[in-house]
Amino acid sequence: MKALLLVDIQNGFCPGGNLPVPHGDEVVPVANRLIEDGGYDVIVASQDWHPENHGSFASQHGGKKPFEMGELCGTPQVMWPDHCIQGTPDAEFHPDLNIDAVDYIQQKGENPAVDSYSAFRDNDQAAVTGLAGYLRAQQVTELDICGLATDYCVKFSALDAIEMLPNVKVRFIEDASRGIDPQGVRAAIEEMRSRGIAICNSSDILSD
Ligand code: VGL
Ligand code: ZN
Repeated sequence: MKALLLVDIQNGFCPGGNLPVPHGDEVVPVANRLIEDGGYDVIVASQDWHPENHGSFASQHGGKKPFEMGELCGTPQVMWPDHCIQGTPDAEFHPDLNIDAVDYIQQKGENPAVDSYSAFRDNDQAAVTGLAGYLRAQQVTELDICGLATDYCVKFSALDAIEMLPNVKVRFIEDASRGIDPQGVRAAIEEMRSRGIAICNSSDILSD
């Protein structure tokens, strides 16, 4: 079974959102084409879903400013602006994303004490989400991953997929993803490639 994972295609990560990824909204039409014509059996989406006191927010660390480094869970952590707070428009999926076609939504980042870039588990790897179990139950053998942001949630999701689903072929779809920092994106792609994740574009998939 072939699955597509759409990472965090939410208002908060698009222009106008609280943690905008440059050109983040440009992934939406590409994602919709993949949903429609990519030949997937299973479509899943992750949703960053923070309580308002989440520990990744600079606002929770008196004196820290967004994008400075701080600490969470005993490890260095980027201090983010408040974003994707549960129940707010910032946390909703982009309105043009074909969310009706999504079979399973994995919310993440609900524990205020730890961040969860990956859709599969928290950054400290102590708690897993239900996503790996869902994909195993669907007997997924190929998983394509795209969305926002390449250098954070997409990368960590792809690296966890390779580790937690050892018999699954994992691909990153570059043109259906955007990142926060250009240098971070280049490093993320190299890291994914070096860990056995194939790098492709939507044209490779849509032309099959
Ligand atoms: C993300 C930073 C904080 C992401 C989520 O979706 O890449 N980045 N929370
Ligand atoms: Zn977040």
